[in-house]
Formats: sequence, C-alpha cells, structure tokens
Amino acid sequence: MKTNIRAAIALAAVISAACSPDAPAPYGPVPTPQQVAWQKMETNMFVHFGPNTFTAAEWGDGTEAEDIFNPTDLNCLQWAQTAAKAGFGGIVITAKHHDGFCLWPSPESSHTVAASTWRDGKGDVLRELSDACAQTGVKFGVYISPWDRNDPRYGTPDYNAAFVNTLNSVLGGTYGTIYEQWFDGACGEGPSGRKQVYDWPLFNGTVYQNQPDAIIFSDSGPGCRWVGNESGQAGRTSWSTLNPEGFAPGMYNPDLNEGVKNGQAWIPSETDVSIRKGWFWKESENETVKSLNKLLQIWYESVGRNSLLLLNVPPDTRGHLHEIDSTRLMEFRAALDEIQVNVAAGAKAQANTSRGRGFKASALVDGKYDTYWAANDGETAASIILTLPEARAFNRVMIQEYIPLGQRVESFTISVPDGDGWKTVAEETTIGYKRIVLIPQTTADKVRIDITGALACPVINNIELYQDNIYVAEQK
Ligand code: FUL
Repeated sequence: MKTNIRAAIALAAVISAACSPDAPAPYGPVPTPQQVAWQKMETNMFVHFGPNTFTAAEWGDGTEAEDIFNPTDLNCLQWAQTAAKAGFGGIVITAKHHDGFCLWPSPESSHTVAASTWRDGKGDVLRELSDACAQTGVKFGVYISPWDRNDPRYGTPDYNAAFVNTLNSVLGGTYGTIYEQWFDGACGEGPSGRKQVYDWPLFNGTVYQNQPDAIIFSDSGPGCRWVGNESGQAGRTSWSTLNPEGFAPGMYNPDLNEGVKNGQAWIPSETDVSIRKGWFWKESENETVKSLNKLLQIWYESVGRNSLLLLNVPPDTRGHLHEIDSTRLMEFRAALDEIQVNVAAGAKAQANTSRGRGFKASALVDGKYDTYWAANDGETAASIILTLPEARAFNRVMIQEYIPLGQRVESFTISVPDGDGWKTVAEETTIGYKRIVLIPQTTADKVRIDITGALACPVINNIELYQDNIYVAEQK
C-alpha cells in the first residue's frame, strides 16, 4: 500500500513537472551569484583616509613623513556603526592610496603605520576597521592603489611582484573576507620618474586566489566597472554588460556610463562619488557636504539607474566621521526609508501574456526576489497592469528585472489612467537590477507598464510604486 502511495506521488510529480512551463533560458552574459549579492547591497560607503587627511591634499607625492599620519582618536567602530545605521552594506577603505602609505604594517614597505609614532608604531587601521565591520555586520572592502609614488621599485619589473606581495598581505586572511577589491587605474610616475606597466591578469589572479568571492572593481571589471564620472550619475540607459576587450584599467572606455547592449561580459557599473568636494577630509570643505536633496538626486541617478552607489564619507584628523557628514547620512537614510514605502501594497497584477504556471503576473507584487513573471520565448513586448485596492497617490515607479537570467528590456513606457483611456507619462530604455522612474504626481488605482522592446522574453520580478514628498528634482 505504502509503495502504491509513493508511486502515485512520484507519478503526480512527474506529470506536474511535465505540465509546468520551463523557466526562460538565461540570455547573454549573466551575473555570478557574487555579483547578484553585490548588486543587492545597493548603497555602500567609501572611506578615503591616510596622510592626505593630515596634509589637506588629494594626491600625496609619497615623500610625506610617516608621522604625519596621526589620528588623535581613531574610532573605526563609529564609521562602521554609522555605515550600518545609514543602511550601507559594505565599506571600502583606501588601504593604500597613490602616496604609497600603507594603513597596515605591510611587510613589503617601509612607508607604513609601523614607521609612524601613531600608537607607537603598533597601530593597524585595517585590523580595527575589519573588526568593527565584523562586529556591525558591514562587509569589508579595500582600495589598494597600484600607482605608488613612494616605492623605489615602482617603474621597474620588480614592482609587479612586490605589488602581489602587498595584495597578499591584505587579502591573505588576516582581515577576513574582503567583499570588494577596488583597483584604481591611475598610472603616474613613481619616485624614479618612471611609470609602471601593470600586470593586470597577475593582480586579478592574486585577488581571486586569496578571495575567490571578491568583486574586483576597475575601469573594465571584471567584477564591476567605473560609471565613467565622479559626479554620481549612471546613464539613463544603463546596461550591466560591457565590451572590455581591448581595454585595461586606466584606459578610457567610452561605454562605461551606459554599458553596451548585448555586450560581451556582465560588468555592472558602480557609481563612486564623494559626499564632500574632495575625496579626503579637509576642514575647509566642511561646508561642501552635499545637501539631502543632492544625495537623493545621486541615489535616483545611481541605484535608480541599475548602478551601485559607493558614497565616499572621509574621516577627519581625529579619525571620526565628522558630525556634519554623519548627520547628513542619517537624514539620507530617513528619507530613503520614507520614499520607499510601497504604495502598491495589496495590488493585483495582470499581464497580457505569461509563460503560465509559476511565471504569472502575481509574482510581480509578491515582494519576493526570486519569483518572477516571464513572457513566452519569442515575445519581446508585453503589457502589465497593476490595480490597487483604491486610488492612491504616487510619483515613482520601481521596476526590477530578474538579472540572474540576464538583462533584456531595452524600452518600456509607463501610463496612468486618463478618462476612459491611458496617458503615457514616461518613455524609458533599460531596467536591469533596479530602475526607479520619476513620473508626474498621480492619484490613481491603476498603472500600466508596456514593455515595448526586449532582447529576449522579458523577465520581471518586482514592481512597486512610491510617493516621494522630499526630493525636488532640478528643472533641466
Ligand atoms: C581616483 C583617484 O585618483 C582619486 O584620488 C580617488 O581615489 C578616486 C576614487 O579615484 O582615480
């Protein structure tokens, strides 16, 4: 009897699997699970700290005395706690900037914290920050500049091997898991007056050997790419795919901002921008801390455009995030919480097509990341309508493509009810991991999204509506 029941259950499972439509095949290059996890972090914190903090410079020349680095009250826990409260998932610190000074006692250099009088030469900023990150649940990442204006070997074949040792000493495990390795492409002259020919395959290989899950940032990836400007703006068209062949970090690739439709590799953009005028803290720039409105603009134009925001908040000479910056961050967080309340809660979703069971429009509003609506193979246009329980006010539409299956949508429109018909209020191009479209103030019980072009059948996992009463867009 038991055997019969088991057989019946097995048969039912076979029949059900046979009747369920298949999930869409991935289209083009797709992200690794690490890239998906990275993209979901959405906002991270950049920390520029080093001799420049004490000399008010942006680029030290490598001749600064080690004693210049002397924070009077280093408090990495304050950085990590502030980052956590601001909702940042990770911190990337300038372990070594172009001046070559190492914030940890690197055995590969004499120009480090160990040669300073700070904490009698026993200090280690990476130790303190990685511990603070572990304590607060914030991920830890590092910027290690290959350009080194102090190392006498820079500009000779010996330097690349030395740089590998430098990488190993940070990435080898002493500081735990490193979620992001930030490679700046800058390649200027070293103390010998010569430039270095960098061995990028060697450097990237060294990172992966030590930290297989790390996302490597550079002008051309491989983990993520520079967005092409330092003003906080991803392209309104924003593909996560790029053609990196023929480009190395430091070479300007004109496609960095918008990416490339049908590009060769999945290399999403990261938008790095400073909360202040400069990358390093300067007393004279305390008044340049960006307004809440500006930060929200940056957020809409980065996170809202399929990019990750890496916001630089540089510590001061005490070794604290300055109160002007940390207060602004708390205002930013409060605003982000307020403007991301889903006004479409309880909405029903319908689509004029779907793949069938398991891929129906209801997945668009179930709040789950891994369930999605998908059209049939060969269909590259579709119409989706959300019906709210009653008329509600909204002025933002948030849409997410299910990127584990690739980026597909190349054009879409948003319409709202108008008399007996519809009025189109936005015409846009790409979606990607997340797209937030600003639309005119609307009160309605419906919204329609028409996908008008896609590289393969569209696969959308979430649609939400927001009412933002805070951000005032500049008139362009
Ligand atoms: C640039 C560097 O030269 C700046 O000093 C800064 O670190 C910025 C994030 O990257 O290329």
